Amino acid sequence: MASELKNLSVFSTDHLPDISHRQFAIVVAEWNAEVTEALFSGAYQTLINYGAKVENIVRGNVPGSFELSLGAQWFAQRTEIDAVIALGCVIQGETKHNDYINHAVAQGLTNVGLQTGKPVIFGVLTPNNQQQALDRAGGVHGNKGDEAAMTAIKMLGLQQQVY
Ligand code: DLZ
Repeated sequence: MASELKNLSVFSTDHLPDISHRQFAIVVAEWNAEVTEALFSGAYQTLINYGAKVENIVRGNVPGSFELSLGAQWFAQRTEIDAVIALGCVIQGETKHNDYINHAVAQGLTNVGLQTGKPVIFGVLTPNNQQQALDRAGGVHGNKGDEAAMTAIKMLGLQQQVY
């Protein structure tokens, strides 16, 4: 078995690609702006740290997370855009409103990725309260914006190997 595995072709995300000529769109929901601005900073800085050029990153704001899917689609349909990172924060409320938004945006972003064949990253926090959100937007649990950007980079690396 071990010798068979040696010959297995593995497309992995270990090798990060050169992203200096890759173009990214970051779509940011305006609801819970304190949180989504922190997610944006994390995502933007991570792209820059890994080699993206400032002029190759565009930002689009949408009113709320529900609008992320359509915003992501508009950017993903632009031929020059290689990957889209969608950032939002849907805080649990007294009604099930958040559930509807979360499911819709998760499904919507999935559809955009499948329809366009481009990485479309789900960077939406779904916390129970504001503190949990802040903990994940540059707080004690890191910054999910950074992770979303890393996921975009890794998917571009994988895409490069597959095609
Ligand atoms: C309406 C609403 C509510 C209650 N909560 C949030 C939220 O926590 N986070 C968020 O990003 N958006 C919220 N929205 C707005 C919806 O996403 C959407 O903008 C509106 O329902 C209009 O389509």
